[in-house]
Amino acid sequence: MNTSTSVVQRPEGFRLPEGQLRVIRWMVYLGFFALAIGIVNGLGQALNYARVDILQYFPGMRNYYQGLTVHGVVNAIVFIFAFANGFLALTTARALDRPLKTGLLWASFGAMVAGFLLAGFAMGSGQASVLYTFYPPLQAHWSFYLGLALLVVSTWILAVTLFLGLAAWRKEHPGARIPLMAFISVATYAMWVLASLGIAVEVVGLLLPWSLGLMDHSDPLLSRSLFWYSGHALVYFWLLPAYLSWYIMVPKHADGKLFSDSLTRVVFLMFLALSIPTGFHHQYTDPGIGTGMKALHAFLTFGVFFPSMVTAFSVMYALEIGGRRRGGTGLVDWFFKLDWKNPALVAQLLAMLTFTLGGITGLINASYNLNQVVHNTTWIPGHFHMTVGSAVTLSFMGIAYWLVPYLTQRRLVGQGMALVSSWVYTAGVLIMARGLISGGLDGMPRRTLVMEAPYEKPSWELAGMLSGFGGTLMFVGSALFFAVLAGTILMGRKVEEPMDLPFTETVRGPADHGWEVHLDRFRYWIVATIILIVIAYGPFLAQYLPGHFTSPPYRFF
Ligand code: HAS
Repeated sequence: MNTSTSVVQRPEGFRLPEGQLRVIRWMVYLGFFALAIGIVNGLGQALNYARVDILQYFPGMRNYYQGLTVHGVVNAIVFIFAFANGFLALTTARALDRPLKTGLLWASFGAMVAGFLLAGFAMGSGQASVLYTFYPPLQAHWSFYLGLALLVVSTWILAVTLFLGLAAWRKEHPGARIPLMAFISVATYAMWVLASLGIAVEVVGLLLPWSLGLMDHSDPLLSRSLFWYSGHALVYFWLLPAYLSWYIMVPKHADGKLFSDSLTRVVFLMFLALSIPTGFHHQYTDPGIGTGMKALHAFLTFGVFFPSMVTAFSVMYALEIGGRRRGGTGLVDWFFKLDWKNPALVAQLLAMLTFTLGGITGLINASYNLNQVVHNTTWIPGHFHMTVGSAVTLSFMGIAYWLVPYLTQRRLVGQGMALVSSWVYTAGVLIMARGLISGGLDGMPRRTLVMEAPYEKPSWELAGMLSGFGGTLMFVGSALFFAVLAGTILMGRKVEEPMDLPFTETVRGPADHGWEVHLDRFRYWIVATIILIVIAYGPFLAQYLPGHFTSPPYRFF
């Protein structure tokens, strides 16, 4: 019987070579640089709903849709991809107790920078105001599509790096269980590689040749379907690095322990299998997709809700262990005994609390009939600011409070400011979401410049004011976060002792026999995932292909 409860190969004394830490550091910095651009645009978007026009003062900003595109692409794609690449490279290397291939890490970083520059050029010069979903027949400059392709390639290179690292580790440890932290990291990238195939086919096969004039017409429904094949899984690619931290690091910050190694593996395998065949829940109102297929995707969406519910209970249990160890008693007292002075923990606890509301709104979106009420209204950005805008972004900020000190070997500067940042940001998200959600329920449209248009309903005035006010608080919270980050990098006191990652132990470790060992056989789970994808997308594609390429391009910018 394996008695180890560790989530890494060797709990003591490991540090990556400096060369490898350098590239990881640059990945993380690049991510936060993108976020800094994104939040400035975010302020402009939020104030739009309060009918305060600050976008006109942004250099080079031609219109609202340009700002919205920049906001979506740099926050949701560049920030998260760059951060995830750096963070999960580190967790994999640490868990496997071996460096990864440094050349590949630099190649991944290079592709990310090139993609960012190309897409940034197209957006910045006003030639790609097509939003982050870039639906045709709106057409962007070719450099936008090429840039997006390179951003995805960067994640693929990173995935190959992780897979090679795991293969080398397995050769050295035949029959051993994969350390949990590496398992989670690799499962996340395996899911994303399968998921990103849709967007890759769309961008490289359809949109890039179309923008270069090699094809005259586009097929909006086919493109949208390929986009959403990747699109819902994309949200889990954003989420799972945060979940990694909630499972592995948060229990450590809280003085707790993770409940079960095997249950955690099951959760991530469920994300692998169920994240992709759910995309039609974004297309309930699209004609041309059969009701039966939409119903199947709705059903599977409720399936992918399940691992998040398990996560809620697992993480809560780990926190409760910590709270009771710190002297908490009774039903809820332990909760207040958690270390509310640790900025890394507090940011992530607030992220979890907000995500509980984000998750509930997700269920409402997924319910076919209720979706008809909220689709394309401000309810949807209300939902996603309580998921990607908080669960993910706030968690990444919380992770940064230990990760940046780890990467720079400097102490965190401004702990109090870091705490204030998380509270202000959370208050901002909740107020903004309150506005967007109530406005959405009353039919307030999303993605609309409302600056000079009179609001149709009085309730939209209040919703708009709340969105503007909440968005401003989010901006202030983020600005404080960046002040802490800059202070730490530039002025943090150097530490003598090399630091390690904060990772938990599990109450129940991995078994070395029985059904649980099959959890590590990624090949089986990938085959099962592909079968599920074929069932979920095969009938639609069989009936629809080779497509209907009839729409001429439009450029309104
Ligand atoms: Fe979503 C639309 C359904 C999760 C992001 N979603 C979007 C869009 C985005 C997005 C960006 O079915 C807009 C796309 C666009 O531009 O058009 N979503 C869901 C469902 C879930 C869900 C069922 N979404 C996410 C996550 C996102 C995200 C995660 C980003 C990271 N979503 C939809 C649907 C639409 C949609 C439809 C299309 C709507 C339309 O018509 O356009 C679920 O995965 C949610 C599961 C979550 C939970 C919460 C569990 C809570 C946890 C916290 C633990 C709490 C603890 C508390 C431990 C079940 C894990 C303890 C704390 C203490 C301090 C004690």
